[in-house]
Amino acid sequence: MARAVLVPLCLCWALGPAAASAPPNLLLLLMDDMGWGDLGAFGEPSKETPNLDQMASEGMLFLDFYTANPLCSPSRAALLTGRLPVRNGFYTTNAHARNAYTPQDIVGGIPDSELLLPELLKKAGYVNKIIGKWHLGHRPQFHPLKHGFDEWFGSPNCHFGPFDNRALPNIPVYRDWEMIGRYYEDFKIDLKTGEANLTQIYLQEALDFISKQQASQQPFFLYWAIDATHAPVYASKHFLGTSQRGLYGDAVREIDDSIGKILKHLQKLGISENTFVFFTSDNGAALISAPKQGGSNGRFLCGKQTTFEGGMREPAIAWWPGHIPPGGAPALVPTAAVTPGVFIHTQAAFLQFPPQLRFPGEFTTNQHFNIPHITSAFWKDPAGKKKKKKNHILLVFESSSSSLPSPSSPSSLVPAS
Ligand SMILES: [Ca+2]
Repeated sequence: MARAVLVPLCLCWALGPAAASAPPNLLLLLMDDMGWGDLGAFGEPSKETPNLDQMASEGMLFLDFYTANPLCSPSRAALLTGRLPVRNGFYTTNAHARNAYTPQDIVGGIPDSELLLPELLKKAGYVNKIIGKWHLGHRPQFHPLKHGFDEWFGSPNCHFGPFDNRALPNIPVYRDWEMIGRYYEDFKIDLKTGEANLTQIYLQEALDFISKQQASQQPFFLYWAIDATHAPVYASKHFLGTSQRGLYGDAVREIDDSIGKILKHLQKLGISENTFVFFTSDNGAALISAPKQGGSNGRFLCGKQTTFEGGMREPAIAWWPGHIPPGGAPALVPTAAVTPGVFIHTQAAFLQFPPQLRFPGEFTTNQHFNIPHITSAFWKDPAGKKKKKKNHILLVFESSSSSLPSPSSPSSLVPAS
């Protein structure tokens, strides 16, 4: 099988006459550790995401959207290659998350043999930028500009650490090829208050890039991979203390506000009808960081680091005015199946799950299926009690009598603005 398969699947409805004459810009908004239940459109009760909820009401809400892996690096590798983590080199083992993430003492990264989405788009004339977290290797050969991106502002690793550690330097921040500083030194994150203005910096980078590309009339792919909702969670001063959900909610509110500004910017520049925007998260909310530093997976079991629904099922929204009709909701789709050029970049193996492994009934029953689960990671049982590391396989059916949104009426979840 070809290692990167371009399959025009369920997003092809979006290809309209405009797309045939001019390649659409692609904007991929990838959140870090944001859970299925963190948006008002997905039922979060405090409803502090008016911009994302509006985006959902104007576009398409994906209720059954799955990541390829419940951990940052393999999820991102799958998203950009369209290949399963076991094939693209980012996988977990029960001994340790070998190759599955890239702290400074791990030397692996994305192989040259992998074909990434920006490489495909570059051949089609796109200018590609990554803003934020790369997490596919920090050594020079793994640099994003060696794998299809033309510009980069962000970091090869997560901001969580090390910080002020005598053994390892703080995580670097890059502009293109040049290291321009380090987290906690040049790019401040106050671990006591949670204050950091990084989301504002990432927002401005996005606005500037979009303006530049609009002026040059070149199609673009912008991968906005911000990490404010990954512990240690942060928000800028203006947003601190504004959420009913604490610091994590402050971070979500700032992200929501930023995405609202990005979408308005597209509209102001007159390119919203030629820009396909997709919002999702790399993995479920990190229960290990909850309650202060972790989000919500809604009603789903467990979270990040597990292949239960809480770890794998992601919030997802597609937005493209004039092309995507408001209020649609497709069936099960994996994150590795999103874009390019509104083709779906996917691996057939994932889509060929036998029918019994698919979510039964898609919200039409009161049973919620959890994928067979092999783990050694920390997890919580349904009562919230922490469980220790053990290798085991679980097949869990979780019953509930509470109601979930119907995919046929997702707009009912969106609060009236
Ligand atoms: Ca993550």
